[in-house]
Amino acid sequence: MKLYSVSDGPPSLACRLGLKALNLDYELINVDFGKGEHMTDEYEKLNPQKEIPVLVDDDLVIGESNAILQYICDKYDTAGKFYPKNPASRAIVNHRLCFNLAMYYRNISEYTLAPIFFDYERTPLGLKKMKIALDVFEKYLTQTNYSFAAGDSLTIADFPLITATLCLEAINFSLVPWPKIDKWYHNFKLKYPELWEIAAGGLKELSYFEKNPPDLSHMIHPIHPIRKIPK
Ligand SMILES: N[C@@H](CCC(=O)N[C@@H](CS)C(=O)NCC(=O)O)C(=O)O
Repeated sequence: MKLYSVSDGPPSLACRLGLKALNLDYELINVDFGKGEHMTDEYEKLNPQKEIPVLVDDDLVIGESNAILQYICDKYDTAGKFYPKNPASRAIVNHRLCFNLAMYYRNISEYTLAPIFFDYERTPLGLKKMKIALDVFEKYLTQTNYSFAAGDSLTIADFPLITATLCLEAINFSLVPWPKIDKWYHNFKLKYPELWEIAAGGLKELSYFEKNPPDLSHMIHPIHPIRKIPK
């Protein structure tokens, strides 16, 4: 198995957490975002979305971190430890994965990461959307009283939610107003140091870039405005 991954990318890090939790052997292929390695014709064959990560397992070539996490569990987590087989428990995991993709990571990354790498500002509207997403996750954790994102044990739902949340730590955004999220995040770090170590590598890079925004002025991006003058 091969994982094409970017070292500070939350979706890539989430897949690496899943592969590590399942103790799977794989080849980690680093894709250099700054050099635009994901925008080449060769990479487009792996992922027409030109996004990182991509997993290759025999004939399967698949992008989208949630699909990767679901696949590795369906194939290798036959007991359903990290992706329960019971339909109701599995539905909660699927829900949290969708919530992260559609709302939580989406709004967090737009506020935290986009202005680090591209020519975007942190706006009051962006902050408002991000706080709403945090309020919603706080509510899920409060209503269920689960110690993890989708139950009382670690599942694949925790991985992308953790790697989204670390973007907040990278910009020193306090989680104190969201005590359940704060507790869940710190509990993960304490209980799973060998997993956290992987996430912490990405956090370290993002924290560095927050203070020293990378110069991507050489890049031609199909969507994002490039900062011509370094911050
Ligand atoms: N929904 C995708 C998102 C992946 C994603 O956004 N990856 C970023 C790197 S962290 C990327 O490849 N962005 C391409 C670009 O901005 O050019 C997933 O979960 O895998």
